[in-house]
Amino acid sequence: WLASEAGPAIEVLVIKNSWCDAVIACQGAQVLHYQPKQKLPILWLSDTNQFQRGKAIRGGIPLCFPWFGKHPHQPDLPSHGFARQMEWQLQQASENIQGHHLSFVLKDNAATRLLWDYGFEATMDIHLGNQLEINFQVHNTDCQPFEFGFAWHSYFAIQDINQTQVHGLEQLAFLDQLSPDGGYSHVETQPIRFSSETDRIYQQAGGHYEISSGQESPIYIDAPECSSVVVWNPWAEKAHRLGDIPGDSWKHMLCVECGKLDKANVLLEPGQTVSYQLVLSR
Ligand code: TA6
Repeated sequence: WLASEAGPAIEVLVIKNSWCDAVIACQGAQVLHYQPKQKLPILWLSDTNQFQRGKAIRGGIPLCFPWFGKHPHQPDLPSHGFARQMEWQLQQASENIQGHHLSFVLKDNAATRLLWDYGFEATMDIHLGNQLEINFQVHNTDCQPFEFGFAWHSYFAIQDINQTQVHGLEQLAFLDQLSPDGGYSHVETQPIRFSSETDRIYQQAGGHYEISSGQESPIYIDAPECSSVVVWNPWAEKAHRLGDIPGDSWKHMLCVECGKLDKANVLLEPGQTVSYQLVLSR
């Protein structure tokens, strides 16, 4: 249990096996920490999180669902949807020679219906072995179709943002969220480097990316079904404005967020199911 002075604590699972160490919060089925044996941690987690139930935890892999960013029609609704603030039920936990498997589920309930009035069942299957593999599945249990967007808002642990590059998004048009009027008009021919606040959305992304930072071993990201990618670093000013990014910790984190969002939103017919995979390794 992660204690919180501000109210009921958040329940977490601490996993140690021959492949890795990991911490997963039942809230949001959110991986907070993942470190392969004899390697550096892959994820960054703020050390000023209050772990207050119902409050988004900054770091690890928050799930943005069933929308990304501000709600398209109701801006007063929570940014990035509600899945990361909700308590997911641990349905299955097992271990074998390849590591631990955890399966969480979130079904529509009175609280979700107030925010998004559809019947759904979301599952998050997490495999903790020599790599981190997450399978996210959405099933439409309603009698009407619905559209959703999602992204794994992954916070990666890096040595230094000033010595970091992201490979795999070259030649793709992107939307600069800092000047959105430009639309998808920018194209990067080189690996992405960082020298100021960066907040970009790519579509038709290829699904395979690499983060290199200083002398550290690279981080590999595979998400073949996710056609959208967001690349975000707040830099100093926004980091201090946002909270939970203390001191110069913004230099040691980078978000590369794989999902389906904006133009690539998903339309799910009644009874239909769709699933996405994210694999992280170092
Ligand atoms: O993914 C980038 C972004 O949309 C940024 O614009 C910033 O708002 C960030 O997400 C953090 O969002 P959060 O709600 O987790 O503070």
